Amino acid sequence: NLSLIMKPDLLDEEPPYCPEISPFIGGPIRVTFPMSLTLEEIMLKNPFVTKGGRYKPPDCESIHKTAVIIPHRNREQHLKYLLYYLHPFLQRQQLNYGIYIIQQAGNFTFNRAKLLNIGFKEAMKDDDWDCMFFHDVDLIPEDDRNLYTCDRFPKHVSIAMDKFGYKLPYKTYFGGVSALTPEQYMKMNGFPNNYWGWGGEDDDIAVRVALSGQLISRPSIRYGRYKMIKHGHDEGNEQNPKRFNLLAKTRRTWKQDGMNALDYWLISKEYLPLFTNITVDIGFEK
Ligand code: BGN
Repeated sequence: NLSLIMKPDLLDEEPPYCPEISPFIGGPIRVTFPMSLTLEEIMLKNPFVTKGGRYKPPDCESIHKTAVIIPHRNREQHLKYLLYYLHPFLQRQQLNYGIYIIQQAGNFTFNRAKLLNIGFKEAMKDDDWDCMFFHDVDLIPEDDRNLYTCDRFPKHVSIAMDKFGYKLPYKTYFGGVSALTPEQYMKMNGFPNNYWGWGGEDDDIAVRVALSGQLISRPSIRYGRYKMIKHGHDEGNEQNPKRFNLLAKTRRTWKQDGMNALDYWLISKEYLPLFTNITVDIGFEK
């Protein structure tokens, strides 16, 4: 019976969807920091990563499209370690993904949340991502089962960091790594643009989640584990003395300040081998 052998309708079909749970996911990851790691080495270990730090599984269609947004300035060593672990980690999860580094140009005070807003905006110009991971550069995931996909509500992901004894430092903590769908993100008008320096912007984001009528999702405490790369004081990211006042006003300001009030100057957007490198002038505190 010829029709059984030929199956002509199957010959030029799209690749099948990847399975619900990737067969390549393992368990805990042993995280160490090898000396003298180079970007070249990381490239050689990730031959399927394409320009801009993009990847899709070679033989199935991923059901997830995740952009990882990483604010950065003067932390090249941390960035190398993160890329070294993150690329293989995301590939084992069979994700269609892209990595974006958002570089704050100049030496004015650092503004993490504004850089995250910019990352969101620039990444969405490239593709219709269905999940955004907002990721600190110094946090390395320690378990493969920590899925870089979005949940029903904004997800706080780095809930078990080594520096906090692998538990939440306080109940509403939302710092480090979080994941939102574009819809969840727009619902809360993105993140605040007016937190210059260290602290408070993550608490503001948690407040915005609640004010926009959403709850917080979390992974299992067994999987949301992170190793923080030790570092000294960050020049240009001093503790923000205004953070307490700002936080007290979030209820009145979140609809005015956020995605709808974002202004910046795009200096460059380069599609490098391991990541999309976005450099921006974000101004300074007025
Ligand atoms: C909190 C900071 C967070 C920081 C965590 C963990 C503030 C606002 C005070 C009202 N919040 O205290 O930004 O992520 O510690 O280090 O400073």
